[in-house]
Amino acid sequence: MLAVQNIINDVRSQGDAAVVDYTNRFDGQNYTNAEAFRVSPDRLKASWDELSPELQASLKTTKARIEAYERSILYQDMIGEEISYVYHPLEVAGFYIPGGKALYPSTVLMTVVPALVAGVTNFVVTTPVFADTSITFAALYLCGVTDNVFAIGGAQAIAAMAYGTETIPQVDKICGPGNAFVAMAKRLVNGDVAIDAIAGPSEILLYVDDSIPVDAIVYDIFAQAEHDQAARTFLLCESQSFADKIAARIEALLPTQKRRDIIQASITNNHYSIVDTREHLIAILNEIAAEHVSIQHRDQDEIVAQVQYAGAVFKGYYAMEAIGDYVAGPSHVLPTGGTARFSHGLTSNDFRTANAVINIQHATYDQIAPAGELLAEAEGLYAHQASIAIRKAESPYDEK
Ligand code: HSO
Ligand code: ZN
Repeated sequence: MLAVQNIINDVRSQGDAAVVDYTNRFDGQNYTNAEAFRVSPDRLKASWDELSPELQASLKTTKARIEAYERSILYQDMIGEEISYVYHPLEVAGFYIPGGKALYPSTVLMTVVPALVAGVTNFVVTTPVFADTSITFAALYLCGVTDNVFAIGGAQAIAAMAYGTETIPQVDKICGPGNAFVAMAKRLVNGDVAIDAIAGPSEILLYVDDSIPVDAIVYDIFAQAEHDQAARTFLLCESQSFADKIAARIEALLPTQKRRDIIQASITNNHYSIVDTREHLIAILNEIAAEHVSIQHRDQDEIVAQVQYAGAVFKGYYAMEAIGDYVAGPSHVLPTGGTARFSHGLTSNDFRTANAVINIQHATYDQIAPAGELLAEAEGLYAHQASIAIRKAESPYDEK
C-alpha cells in the first residue's frame, strides 16, 4: 500500500518523468520521454488493418450487440413542469485495459462502448504493452478511440489519469480491471476521481439439474477457472449423483485442457460443489451474490425469479457465461466478491452524471412555503426561514 501511495505521490508531483521512470523500472520498457508511450493513431489503425476479416467481423458483431443493449437501457431525462432530472455524459472518461497475463479486446468493447452510448467524447486509455497488443489497439480503433492512448500500466497509469501529467489528460472517472497494484491505486485515488468497482478474482455460481449435458457444465467451470488460479467456481445441485458425475468429468477432461495448470490450481483451491435442497441452495446463491450466476435447470424460471443478488444472471443452456463474456450485450465488467449485494455491473449510466432542475411556480410556492418555513425555524436557521418568507405577498414578482 505504501509503495502504491509513493508511486501516486511521485506521479502527482513529477508528472511524465515519474511515469517514464516507473514504467521502465516495473514494466521493463526503455522509454526516454513521454512521447515514447503515446500510441499513435497510425499504429491503432495498422493494428485494425492487420486483423483477419473474420476477427474484424467478430469485433463488429460484439460492438453492435453491446451498443444495442446499452441504447435499450438509457436513462430518460425526466422533464416535469416544476421538477426535472437531466443527465449529462462525463466530460473525460479514463480506461485501464489489462495487458499482462492475457489480452482483452472484449474488455475494450465492454467498457468503451457503454461510454460512447452515454455520449462521452473524450477518452484516455492506458494499457501496458508487453507482448503484441495489437488486438487491443484494433478494438480501440473500431470504437473510434484514437487519441490519448498510452502504453503504460500499473499504479503509475492510474495516478497519471487521476491527476493528469504534461502528456496524459486528467479524467473524471477511471474504469476497467487490473492487477492488485492497479486495484490498490484505484482505491487510493477514489474520491479525487470516480472509479468503477474494484475487481476481485472472477467467479461463477452454476445452479444446474440433471437434464443438462454434463460436459457443457464442466466447460462452463473450466471457462471460469482458466482466467486465474484465484478464480472461484461454485456448483449448486439438488442431486448428489449428478454432482458426482460432474466431478468425475472434471477429472477426466482436465488433463486435456490447454490452460490446465491454471485450471487445476483454481479447481483445487477454489471450486465448491454444494448439494442441498432448493430452499437452501437459493439462500446460498443470494448469500454468495456471485459475479456470474448461471441457471441451467428445468425449473429455471422459478429459480431465476428468486435471485436477488448477482452481478449478472445467465438463464438457460444457451446463455452460458462465455457468451456473456463476449457477445450477449450487457457489459462483462461486473461486481465480484459479494459486492453484487450493493452494486451492479457497468452500464452506460455509469458514464453519466445527473442533476435535478427545480423550478417552483408561484402557486406551488404558496402551498409548500409554510412547511419549509416551519422546518427552518425548528432547525434554528432563521435566514433560511426569512429567505422563504420574504417571497410572500409584499414583494410580488411573477415569472414569465
Ligand atoms: N469472464 C471475465 C470476462 C472475460 N472473459 C473477458 C473472457 N474475456 C470477467 O467477467
Ligand atoms: Zn471470461
